[in-house]
Amino acid sequence: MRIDILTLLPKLLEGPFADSIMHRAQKAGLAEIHIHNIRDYSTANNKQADDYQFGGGAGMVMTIQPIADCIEKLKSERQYDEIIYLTPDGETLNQGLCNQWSMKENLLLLCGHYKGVDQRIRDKYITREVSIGDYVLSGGELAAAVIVDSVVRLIPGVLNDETSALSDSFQDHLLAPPVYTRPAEYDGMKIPDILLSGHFAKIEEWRFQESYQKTAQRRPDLLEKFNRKSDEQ
Ligand code: 6GU
Repeated sequence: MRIDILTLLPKLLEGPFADSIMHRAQKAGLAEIHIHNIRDYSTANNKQADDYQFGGGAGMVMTIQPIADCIEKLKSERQYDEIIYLTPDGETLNQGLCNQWSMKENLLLLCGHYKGVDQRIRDKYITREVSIGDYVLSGGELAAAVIVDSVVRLIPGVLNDETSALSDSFQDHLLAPPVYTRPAEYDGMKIPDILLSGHFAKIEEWRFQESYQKTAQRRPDLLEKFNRKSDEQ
């Protein structure tokens, strides 16, 4: 998979993909992440990429020209499955979208900043508008990093243990159960006996019960989805 990210602040995206799973995925050739500085595409002599908004009001708007030129260049080189604009007024990201995108060839992510991009960029190029939750970030860069991480880890071959993504919270609408590692007792705190029983079926049943209770307590909305899915099966 190839992911192109367009941003005014490329430095914000240097860190997140340089380590751990994202780094491994790129080294193994399973994901290619290209970061483009929108300012580099500006034809203005001061490389300007934003301007005051028509109609007045505080905050700058990202101008059309550098973004359009960058997108046109990339589109002339390959076909994009989705051109995603990161914005707090987009649809909320969820695991289903991440699963879908993990099977795509080429994704383009456009990070909004200030008051966002000129509406005409959205009208002409954007196929999907996505937010990562109901709170406001200074820009779309951290949201882009969240999307790339959550999508790339799902690409087959990226995770060591192929089954481990399956037991993530949200994958089946249940939150993940508690986990423990050595030592079995720390400062008087013991792990649940069942985990030392060696009885795998009972351990799985215990994990399911823990997941179910935690979901009922913290996310009744998810539990409804889970119960509906169970009914269908
Ligand atoms: Cl995608 N962008 C910004 N600026 N704020 C956000 C967001 C995106 N998602 C949640 N908050």
